[in-house]
Amino acid sequence: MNDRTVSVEAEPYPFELALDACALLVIDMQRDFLEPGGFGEMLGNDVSHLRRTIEPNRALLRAWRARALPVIHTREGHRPDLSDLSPAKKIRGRSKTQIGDVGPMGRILVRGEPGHDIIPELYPLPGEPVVDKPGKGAFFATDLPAILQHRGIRQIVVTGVTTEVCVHTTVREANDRGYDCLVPADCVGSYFPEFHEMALRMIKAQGGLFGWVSHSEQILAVIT
Ligand code: TIU
Repeated sequence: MNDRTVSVEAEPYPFELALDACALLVIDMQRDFLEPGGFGEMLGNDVSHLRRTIEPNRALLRAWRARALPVIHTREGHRPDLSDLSPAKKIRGRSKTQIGDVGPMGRILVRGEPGHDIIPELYPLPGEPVVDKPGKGAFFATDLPAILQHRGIRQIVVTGVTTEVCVHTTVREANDRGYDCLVPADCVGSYFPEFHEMALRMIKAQGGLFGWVSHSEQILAVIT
């Protein structure tokens, strides 16, 4: 432990947060997943389960920015010509409305469309990288590894949606690449509360299988 390390209360044991080497990675807080009238709600999901994460994320972002610590955002989506959309992903779900079709907020999960963008409450500031990803994980087919490497990042606080899909995939990818991941439970959310609960338990099981789980207040307590 040095001056630039703070200890965050977490499970299964405290997370030693290195202020010089820890990024906040906000996963897919996009209008189509979170806003009433968006693609997520159109599929029959209750977006309130995701919207409860907005305020805790806002508070964490505010504190992170105030300390001038690195923030990175991701968005799930595809090129307008869908050339980076795998046939397997396109047909998955057998939904009438597919990725690339016109939805309530423009073409679904297509870059540049209103629904693909990040919600205004958590909008990236200039200088905060936005990583566009075609998959669930933030490491697959993106330049995130280069961004982390160039900034000397070794630890990632992962927030966003959804807990068991893009957040979990990213935490697993990061863990295998040697990054320590801390997930504040109130800053991640799922359309399915039971999946959310189990996904968090999986992360911290067996002595911290994929990382650590805490609460935004436990992080704010040591960085503000
Ligand atoms: N960002 C993310 O998690 N994308 C998803 O498709 N999530 C679902 O829960 N479907």
